Amino acid sequence: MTTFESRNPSRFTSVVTTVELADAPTFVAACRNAHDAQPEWASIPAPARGRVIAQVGRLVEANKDALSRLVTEEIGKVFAEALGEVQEVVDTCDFFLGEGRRLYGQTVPSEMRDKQLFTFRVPVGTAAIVTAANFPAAVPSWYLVPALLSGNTVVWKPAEHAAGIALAMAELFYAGGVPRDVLKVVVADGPTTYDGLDTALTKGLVQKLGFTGSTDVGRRLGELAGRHLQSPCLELGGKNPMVVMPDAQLDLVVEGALFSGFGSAGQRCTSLGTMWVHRDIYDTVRDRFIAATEKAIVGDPFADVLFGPVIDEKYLINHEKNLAMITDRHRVGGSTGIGRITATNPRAGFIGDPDAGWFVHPTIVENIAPGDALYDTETFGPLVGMGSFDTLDEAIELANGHGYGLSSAIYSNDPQTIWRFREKISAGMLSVNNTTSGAEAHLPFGGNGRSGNGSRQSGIWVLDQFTRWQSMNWDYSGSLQKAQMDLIELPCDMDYRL
Ligand code: UN1
Repeated sequence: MTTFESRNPSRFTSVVTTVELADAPTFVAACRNAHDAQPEWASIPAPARGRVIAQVGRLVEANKDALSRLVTEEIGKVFAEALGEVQEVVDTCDFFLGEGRRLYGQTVPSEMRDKQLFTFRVPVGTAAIVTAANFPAAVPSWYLVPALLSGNTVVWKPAEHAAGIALAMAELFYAGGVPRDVLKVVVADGPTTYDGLDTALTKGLVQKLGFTGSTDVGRRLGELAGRHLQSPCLELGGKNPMVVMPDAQLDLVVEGALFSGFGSAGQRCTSLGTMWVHRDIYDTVRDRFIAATEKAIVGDPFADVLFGPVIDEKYLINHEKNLAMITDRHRVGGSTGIGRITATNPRAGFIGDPDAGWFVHPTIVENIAPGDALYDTETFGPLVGMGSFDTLDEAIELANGHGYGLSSAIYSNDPQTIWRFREKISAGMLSVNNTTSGAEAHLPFGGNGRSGNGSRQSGIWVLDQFTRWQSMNWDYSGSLQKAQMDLIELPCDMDYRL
């Protein structure tokens, strides 16, 4: 057994959670428990499961402050954003508590007399859910809540760095009435999880795989699921573009770019990747964005700062690799330095002790163009690219050209421009005069291309991930009526003309 310690990224001498990492057999055993518990859970009427979700929502709300504090301590998200994240769990429960009284199927007319057709939503079985550290409460709830509501059992493998948050979340689900075998939490490392999943899928213990994380890992898990004839729910990376047209309201643009580029230290899958600005206003936008970034306060996530530390040293190392992609053609701005903030590489206005945590300078890289590594690499840190364009078509090509397609934004007030952008942008989500991040909890969330396999989470749409349609026909005519063969045709006169 390996012990894992998640440390406070603002003060990495302080251990937040200590867990024993599970081995693959333990993962498989959890899948078996959840699998065995599923028929009983599915037999509870959906409205009663909806009551459980309601209770979980109220408990999360009552514990909002404590859970948000844990989010800030364990992964370094600014406290105001952590409160927002936990609110998103509450919102998700609020949406799905009523779904327990719907989970609608349809009655469908038959082409024959004395026969009726129906559809039913049927739970898929046991779902294995693998989530990332950056949204340790909200994103798991997008899976857990609808999966449980619709009669599935769940094995949840959270990111090791967010283990404490996951264990706390699970306790809230149990206190709300979810039986312990219906939701199992297994903290394990990536390779162990893959091995455990492989076995559990082979043994028929898992019917659905949900994964939020990198495109590379998503591809491997997608292959694994595909080998077992399953379509996973994959929510992967993004390189989210923001297109700024000449008629844009520039204050809004700068505020939006700061929030979506550097909020959560750029570690959202919806973070702003590259800002594409019309050439006529490029210099103005660039100057204002750089000035605002230079002024922004970084540091202690419990203070009033734009962003705190990155989640862990591993994210800092990744950020440094991304910085190495900057070439002579690029121009860099936004801070008093680049890379890790330390006493010797200080950031003006920093709050706290930079040497105690994994704090990083915000970096704006200008002159991004196709062909640059930074054009099509998801950076997942406080790094924002900038580039310019002359026509909307060119902007759309730049916005789509890297093959990611998660979130996107356009700033303009011209209806023709906005509708053309909506039609041509390949992303699954677009914002008009709003940033690439900050999706609401009841609209479909998900991406295309390198950002996912087209699956969608949230709202009614995620039900298609956690239920399968069963269709039924009921013939009460007492005779064998043959579809497509016993036709009912009314007389008509096809030669009739006015
Ligand atoms: C993610 O980073 O995986 O839209 C999800 C947003 C958040 C969710 C991000 N509500 O930015």
